[in-house]
Amino acid sequence: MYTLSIIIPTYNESDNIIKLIEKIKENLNPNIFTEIVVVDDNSPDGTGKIVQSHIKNDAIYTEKEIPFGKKNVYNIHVLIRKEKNGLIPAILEGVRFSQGDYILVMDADLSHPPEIIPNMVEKILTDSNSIVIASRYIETGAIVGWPFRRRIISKCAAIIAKIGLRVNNVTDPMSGFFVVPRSLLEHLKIDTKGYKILLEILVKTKDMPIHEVPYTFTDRKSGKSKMGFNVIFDYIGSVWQLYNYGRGNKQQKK
Ligand SMILES: Nc1nc2c(ncn2[C@@H]2O[C@H](COP(=O)(O)OP(=O)(O)OP(=O)(O)O)[C@@H](O)[C@H]2O)c(=O)[nH]1
Ligand SMILES: [Mg+2]
Repeated sequence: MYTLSIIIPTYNESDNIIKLIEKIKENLNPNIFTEIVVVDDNSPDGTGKIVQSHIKNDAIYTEKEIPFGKKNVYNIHVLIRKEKNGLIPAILEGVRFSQGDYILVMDADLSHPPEIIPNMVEKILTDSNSIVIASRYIETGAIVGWPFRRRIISKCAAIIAKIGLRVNNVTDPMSGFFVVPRSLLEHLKIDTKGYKILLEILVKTKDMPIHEVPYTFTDRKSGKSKMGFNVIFDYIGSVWQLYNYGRGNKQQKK
């Protein structure tokens, strides 16, 4: 049986995280063993501790402390880091800790619906060496609740990625909701400071087949947005870094 690791970075998501975990459990794909890895940056609102006590009380977990991937269909872990130290490093720490054949990354704020995870998993199981992206911008995908300003920032960031970084074959390169094979991440050096790990993966793996699954993004109802000027500056910095990476590769090929 294949195994899937769902990596969920959290910072002050105490109102959302348990609801999300419960929803993921309702939507487990029977064809794959699922492990959830929550990576919390010692949130002042106690998100990490809430997950710790959830794990203690979670019958599925305590009942079946069986070696990973054997008879259980689900498992959950929480890593509590010392302090807030960035989204991409948190995701990478979760990846290093996890054991799944496939890595799914999603936000904790209920913007990403777990209902489509089985669909994403089916796609990657049928094309195991590909990238599956949940997209707001294809077919029936949509965004609900974002003010005009957020839509414009998101669209501009996507256009910069498409034109500047030549990520043309994807409608939603800024998605934070995607699945990749573990081997892909093991062979990549992720080194931008930015917020969007998928963009870096796409720039550095131009030849991978990509599948997109539509979804409706709903703006967070609880907790505070981390989107601010520093996120925008970090984005610009990482685009510049990735642009130079692309140029360096081109010159090497000449
Ligand atoms: N561990 C960790 N998680 C983070 C950090 N920054 C953000 N997150 C989490 O990463 C996910 C995405 O962050 P969001 O704040 O939702 O970012 P966003 O979706 O661009 O913006 P909003 O939905 O408007 O808040 C959420 O689950 C956050 O809790 C961080 O520095 N460390
Ligand atoms: Mg969010």
